[in-house]
Amino acid sequence: MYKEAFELIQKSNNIVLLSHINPDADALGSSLGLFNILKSMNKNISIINYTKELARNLDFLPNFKKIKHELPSKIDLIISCDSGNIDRLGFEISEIDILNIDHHKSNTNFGVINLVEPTFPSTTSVVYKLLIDNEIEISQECATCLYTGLADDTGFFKYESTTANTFEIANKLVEFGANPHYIAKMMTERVSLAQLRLTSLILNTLELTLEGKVAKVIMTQDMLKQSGAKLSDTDEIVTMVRALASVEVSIFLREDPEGVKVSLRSKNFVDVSEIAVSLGGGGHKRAAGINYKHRDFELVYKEILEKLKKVI
Ligand SMILES: [Mn+2]
Repeated sequence: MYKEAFELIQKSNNIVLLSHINPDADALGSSLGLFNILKSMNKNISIINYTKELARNLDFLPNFKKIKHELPSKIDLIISCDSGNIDRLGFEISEIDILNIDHHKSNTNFGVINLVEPTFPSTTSVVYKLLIDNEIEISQECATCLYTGLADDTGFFKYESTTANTFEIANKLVEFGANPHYIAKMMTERVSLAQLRLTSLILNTLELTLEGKVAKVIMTQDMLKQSGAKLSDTDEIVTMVRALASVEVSIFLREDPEGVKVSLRSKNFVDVSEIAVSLGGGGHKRAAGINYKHRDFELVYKEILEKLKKVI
């Protein structure tokens, strides 16, 4: 299938690389990683994301500035990276071939070819396999992008998804030129004052329930305005809250212009992907999310808590 996937890329001329809305390091790392390889082939390649306000800490990824936000008129092939379903891409897409590259357990296999590997620690490691299996040389630019997605999705090699194979891929990517210290520094040590202030406002809303096993924090649009931070500045909060000793599941409810965005994280045994899928979202065992189209925080929290009570 990895050979077939590459043949599909080779025979397409107008290729669009897409990743999910509110893209994280793995979404942009996998699509930019491919962009940095495919741009040297004689093709019309564009890299697009629906979200205009991209996370600031990802701006060091090679060719980050090439990311645009509107689909071109002529497309032969869409390569979807790190998106569990077609709606998460943000655009109305019909009658265009999609190569679906992902590692979400909840992936709906919406492509003509689906390279979906739920046991892989990141989508960038699926892209890595695609390149290696087809004997494509990995450039330093590409290695930087792929390593960044791998490091971020494993919590910098901390999560259960981190295996010997993870380090094997990381090792190869470092040999191809990725710089772990530089990447870690760019990713985690450039927090803005506004971001720190917003974090403090959000942490002030912390509530514990079910004997301290569930932690909830919320963010309103007011907090965002008050701090001057960006929506993407909240990406790490739910993981931060999970770190509380008693907590098994952390919940972050964020008021977005479109509704409430829910992020769920678990520590040891709760499969938050199952909870998210049952409420219309998706994700992984330890990290999942749901997007609600309304802003009733109370109702959203109640729904999630009902589900959690059955498994905690
Ligand atoms: Mn991912």
